[in-house]
Amino acid sequence: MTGETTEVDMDVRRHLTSEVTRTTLRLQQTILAAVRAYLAGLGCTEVLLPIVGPVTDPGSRGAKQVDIDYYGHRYKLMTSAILYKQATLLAFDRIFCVAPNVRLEPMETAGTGRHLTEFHQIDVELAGASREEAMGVAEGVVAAAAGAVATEFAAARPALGAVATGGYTRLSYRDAVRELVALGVRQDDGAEINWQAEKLLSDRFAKPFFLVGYPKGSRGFYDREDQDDPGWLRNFDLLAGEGYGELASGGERESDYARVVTRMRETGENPAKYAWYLDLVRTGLPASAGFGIGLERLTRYLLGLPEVTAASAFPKLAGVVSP
Ligand code: ASN
Repeated sequence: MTGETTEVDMDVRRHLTSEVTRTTLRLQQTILAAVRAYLAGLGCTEVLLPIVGPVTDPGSRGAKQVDIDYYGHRYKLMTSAILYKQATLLAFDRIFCVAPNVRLEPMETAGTGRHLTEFHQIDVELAGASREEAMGVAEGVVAAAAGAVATEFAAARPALGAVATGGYTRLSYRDAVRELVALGVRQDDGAEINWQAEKLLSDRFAKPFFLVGYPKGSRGFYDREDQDDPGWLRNFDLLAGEGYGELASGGERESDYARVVTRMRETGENPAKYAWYLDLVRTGLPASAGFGIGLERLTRYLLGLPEVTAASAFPKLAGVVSP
């Protein structure tokens, strides 16, 4: 190797040659293989989904989207695969993908150890499934990944044994809010739980746990409103234990055309922009439930790493210019 090194070059070199990065990326392969085997065993077909499109998931919690010029049309980089996941159920009843997502997170997330602006999601969608079935599969994904890491990695941390056995607690959003208020957090009932509060909750659990039933205003138009409990969604988050915070979001999907349009309007989205998706909803998409798990976050959690950056070969943090 010849030539002069720049500061960026040195950072890339140091990162890619470090033992932590190399061990982490090798075990990420183990995690992916275990997750693929588990999902294939449930009859899920792996699909490769678009990375650009006229619209993308608007429900990504304060993160900005990236626009690109697509032959004179304003297109987006995917913030999640949600719209394409639902559409792909026209081909197969159970699908998953491992897809890159780009979210311009707020600058203050650069130091959290858990936010990347470019990351991958293991995204699953199951036709005809309920929230509870989707939660069972999400638990199975994390348990399978934990079991594989525990087997493969001699230095695996003891906590993985319990993660691999499943049986994750379910806590309602409303109980979580009560618990946060009791801890002295200013948490409004009806608002999103921010990452700082998620961390506090997550600190109180030794294993992953579910938060169930978020308020309508907090999530995208695609999570189905509970008809028996208006204002509340049939959705969930899966949080890691030990303070590692959120790993996954998911839920049942709204498949009624009029309700989807209403929810879009309520959340400030212009239905005209979603023409391709709304045409499919109008002419019929299967009812479904699904979820997406952040691969780098899952890797970080299972290996007990302080920084999510170790779980990416080329990590990007909010506001940091990097290759
Ligand atoms: N992938 C998530 C889901 O399936 C959505 C998201 O990433 N916001 O619900």
